Amino acid sequence: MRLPRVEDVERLLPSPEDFTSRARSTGLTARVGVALGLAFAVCFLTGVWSHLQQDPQPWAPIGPDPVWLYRVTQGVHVTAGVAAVPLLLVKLWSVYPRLYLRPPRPGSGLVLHLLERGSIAVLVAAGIFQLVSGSLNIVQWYPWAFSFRATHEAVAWVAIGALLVHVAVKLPQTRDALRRPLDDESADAGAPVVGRRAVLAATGASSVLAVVLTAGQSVPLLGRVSVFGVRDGDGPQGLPVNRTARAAGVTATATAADFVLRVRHGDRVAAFTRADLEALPQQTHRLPIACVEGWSREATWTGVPVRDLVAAVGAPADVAVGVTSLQTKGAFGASELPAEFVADVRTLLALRLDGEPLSLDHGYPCRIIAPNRPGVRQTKWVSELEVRT
Ligand SMILES: Nc1nc2c(c(=O)[nH]1)N[C@H]1C(S)=C(S)[C@@H](COP(=O)(O)O)O[C@H]1N2
Ligand SMILES: [Mo]
Repeated sequence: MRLPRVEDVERLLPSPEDFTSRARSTGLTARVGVALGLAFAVCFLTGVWSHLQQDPQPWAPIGPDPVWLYRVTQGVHVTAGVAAVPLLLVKLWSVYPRLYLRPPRPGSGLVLHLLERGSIAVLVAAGIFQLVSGSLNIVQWYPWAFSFRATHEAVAWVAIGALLVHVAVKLPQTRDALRRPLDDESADAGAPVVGRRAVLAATGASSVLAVVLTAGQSVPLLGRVSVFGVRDGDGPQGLPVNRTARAAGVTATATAADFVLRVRHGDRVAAFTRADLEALPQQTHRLPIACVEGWSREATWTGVPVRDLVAAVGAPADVAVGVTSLQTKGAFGASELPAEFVADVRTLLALRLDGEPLSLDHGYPCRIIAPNRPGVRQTKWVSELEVRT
C-alpha cells in the first residue's frame, strides 16, 4: 500500500477559485467586517466595565450614580453580542473559500503566511466561543465545568488582541474596498452584482431582527415583540427570579420563626427579627435589578437603609460592609458593599417589593438592593452584615 501524496490530498480539496458566487467580494467582507469589529469592540468595553463593577478596584471607584449605569452597559453588552451573531456568520461565509488557500512554497513567505492564517484561526475560534458561551449564559444553560465568568473574560482578551492584529494587517485592503461601491469593484470584470447589496441588506436586517427579538428583556418598550427575550415578567411579583429559594437551599432557614439578621462591628453584635426590621424607619426607592444574563427590571423597593443598621452597632455611615446570606449551595451567596454604597440612603436592606412583603424567591426575609449595583451582588436572604474595619 502506498501512502497518499500531498498532491493526491490536494486534488480532493476545493480551491478558492472553485467558489464562484459573485455575491462574495472584498467590498462585502469589509463592510460586514467593520460592523462586526464595532460590535466586538462594544462587547469588549462593556464587558471589562462589568468586571470592574462586579469587583470594584481602588483605581477605578464606581459609585452608586447614575443609578441606571450598570443596567445600560449590561444591556448594551448583551445586545451588541446578539447583533454580532448574524454578522459573524455572514463574515465567515464571505471569506470561507480562503480556508482552501494553498500555503506558499517554503522560503517564499511561508512563515508570514502561517502567522497570518494562525492569527485568523485564533480570532475566529475566540469570536465563536464568546458568542456561543454568551448566548448560553443568557439562557442560563451551563453545559460546561469551567467558570463562565473567568473564561468569558480571559477569551475576550484573546479575541480583542487577535482582532487588533487582524485590523492592522487588513487595514489597507479594507480602506480600499470601502472606498469603492459595493457593486462596482474594479477587480471584478463584467456587470454589477446586485446580489451583494441584497446580502448586505439581509445581514443588517437579521442583526436588527435578532436585537428586536431579544432586547425586550432589558428595554421595557420592546417587551411585547421580544419573543426570544428569555426573561419576561415571569416569576413572583412580576419580576424574574434568578436563583429560587429552593435552588439556594434556604426554604427552611428563610421561613424559620427564629430568623434574625445579625449586624456585626468588631465585638459588637446586634440582632434584628423581621418584625424589628419592619419597626425601623423605612425608605422607598425605585431601583433596577440588572442581571449579567441580559435582563433588567425596575421595581419599587422598601426597606431599612444599610447605613442605619451599621449605625446601630456604632459604625459610621461610610464603611464597607460584608453581606452574608443563608444560602448553602452555589455561587453568589455573599457580597461586599463598598463604603460609597453604604453611605447612600438608597442602599437598602429591602423588606418589600412593590409594597408587598418580599416573596421567598426574591429574598424573604430581607435582601440587598443598591443603586447601580450588578444583579449578582443584590444578595438575597441576607443573614448577616459585617462592618469591615
Ligand atoms: N443569595 C443569593 N442572592 C442572589 C443570587 C443568588 O444566587 N444567591 N442571585 C443574584 C442574581 S445573579 C441576580 S440577577 C439577582 C436577581 O434577583 P431576583 O431573583 O429577585 O430577581 O439576585 C441576586 N442575588
Ligand atoms: Mo444575575
